[in-house]
Amino acid sequence: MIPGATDPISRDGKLLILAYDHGLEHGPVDFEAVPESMNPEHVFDVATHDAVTALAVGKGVAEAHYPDYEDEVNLLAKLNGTSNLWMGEHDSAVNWSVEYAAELGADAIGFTLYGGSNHEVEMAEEFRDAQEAARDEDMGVVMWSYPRGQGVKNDTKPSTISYAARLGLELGADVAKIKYPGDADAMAHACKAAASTDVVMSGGSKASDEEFLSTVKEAMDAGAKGLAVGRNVFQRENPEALLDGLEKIIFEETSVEEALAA
Ligand code: FBP
Repeated sequence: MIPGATDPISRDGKLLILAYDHGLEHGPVDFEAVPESMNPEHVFDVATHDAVTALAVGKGVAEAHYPDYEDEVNLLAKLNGTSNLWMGEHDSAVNWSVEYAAELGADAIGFTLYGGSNHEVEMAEEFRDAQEAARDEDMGVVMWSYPRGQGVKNDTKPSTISYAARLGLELGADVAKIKYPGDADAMAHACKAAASTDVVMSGGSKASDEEFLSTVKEAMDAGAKGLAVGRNVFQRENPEALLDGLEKIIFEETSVEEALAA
């Protein structure tokens, strides 16, 4: 990690990335729970909450909507992504260049790496190009580090998650976004494995307020620097209430009880 690289997308060194690339990754099915979330403007509005340090979106959503929010929202350009319609070995198409993301005003880039996929080598080479271009543009680099594919039997096994975190450091990401490995000790090990690369926990499918905030608290206490979350925010009727709670836990280091009362 380059010192200061995450400054434009962090607050007091911590991150709460709101992810909204699901329309590509999963399709509109993810917006059925809260139909307003189909409209990117709704999620851009949610991203103006003080707790949100960056909004991760793909090219088309950024082109169409970021100009209206550039004063209020920090843009994380999610450079690669593939639809759920693709049935081949895990891979992710690079959909926009770092230079174009910079032109649109992005503060950082996001890039998925499927370690263990038969396409890992090509993906790592694509990541190299994006990471070096991001350095030229003074943009932070966030790796969605998701081991998947033929080489991976269990993608949330502690040793697999620690390896995912370490890949972030080895390949030059400022932040590695990893799945929660199931317990605090395993998360602490993954954070140690990432060393100077910041670790953020990936949100996952929707859970209750208490369950989700408790997992975030465990991850933070284990050494994570924050969270990258999508469905647990935009699949709520009142996303601001959950963001109030996350703000308490991530930035004010409160207990889960205090966060639930926020
Ligand atoms: P969630 O918090 O909704 O899990 O979003 C995080 C994220 O990484 C998104 O950026 C991405 O679209 C999605 O998860 C990918 O999920 P999956 O694990 O199904 O590939």
